[in-house]
Amino acid sequence: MKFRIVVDSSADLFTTEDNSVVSVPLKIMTNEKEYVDNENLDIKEMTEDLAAYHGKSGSACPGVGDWLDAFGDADRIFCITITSNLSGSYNSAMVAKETFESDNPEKKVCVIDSLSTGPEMKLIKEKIEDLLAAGKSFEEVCEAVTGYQKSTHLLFMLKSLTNLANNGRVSPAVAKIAGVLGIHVVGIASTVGTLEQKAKSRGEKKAIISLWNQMKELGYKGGKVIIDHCFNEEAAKQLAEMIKQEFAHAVVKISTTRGLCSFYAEQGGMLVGIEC
Ligand code: X90
Repeated sequence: MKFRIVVDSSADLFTTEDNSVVSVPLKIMTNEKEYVDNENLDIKEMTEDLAAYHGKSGSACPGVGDWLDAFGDADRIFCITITSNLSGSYNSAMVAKETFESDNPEKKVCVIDSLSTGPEMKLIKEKIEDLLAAGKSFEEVCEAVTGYQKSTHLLFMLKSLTNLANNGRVSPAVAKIAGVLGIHVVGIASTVGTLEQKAKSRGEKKAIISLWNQMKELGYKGGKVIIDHCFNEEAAKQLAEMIKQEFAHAVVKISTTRGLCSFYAEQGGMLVGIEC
């Protein structure tokens, strides 16, 4: 029985050599160029191109066929998507699941709407791996994930909301802040998988402290943390330091955003997935 975890590329993960994890790319496009969010994408080049580009830019989620290709020859598939409230990724994964299961009645797909993105998707992926390693069945894991999602959260710190605003992914009130120099927006993924602004801070240090306070307000008590940053390792390290000062044994992993999250979180942005 072949198990596979399939994620869309907003999870900031790569396809593994043995295909036990497969990342399905979203696309970022301008009027001039299309960027496929796979392992070949040069994030630095894309970010610099986009910063210098003043035309229209946007993104596109995977189509049904892309998901079906990724399901491939696996028998049991866990499929994790970016929030269904901001992207069509979940819907196309659900259509792919129906097609796949009716073409292969002995196979099963469990589609998980992360109601989030980036590092919170990574937490879910790692949870699935842990449960499978502990010998849980496909059905047990699929059910346990829903429970696990109640204890995880996503926080963000953004220096610019321009791409989110231009693509209608934030409310007009939040969009208004886009482009105000020096203002950092701190927020969380809401329970319905949208951006919920929690604070506005002038300067990065204050923003990181504010994010840390939000973490504690959500009930953080030393659980696993995954930080994905877009060219802002300094901020990630500062937050990790604050966490470690209060919770010396907390596991904190730092990595970088891939294409989709880099496009929307923009340079200097930071996404934080936490276990409460
Ligand atoms: O289908 C598509 O084209 C993808 C659209 C994605 C839009 C939102 C991406 C957000 C990326 C920004 C901060 C964290 C937001 C968390 C909200 C749940 C990261």
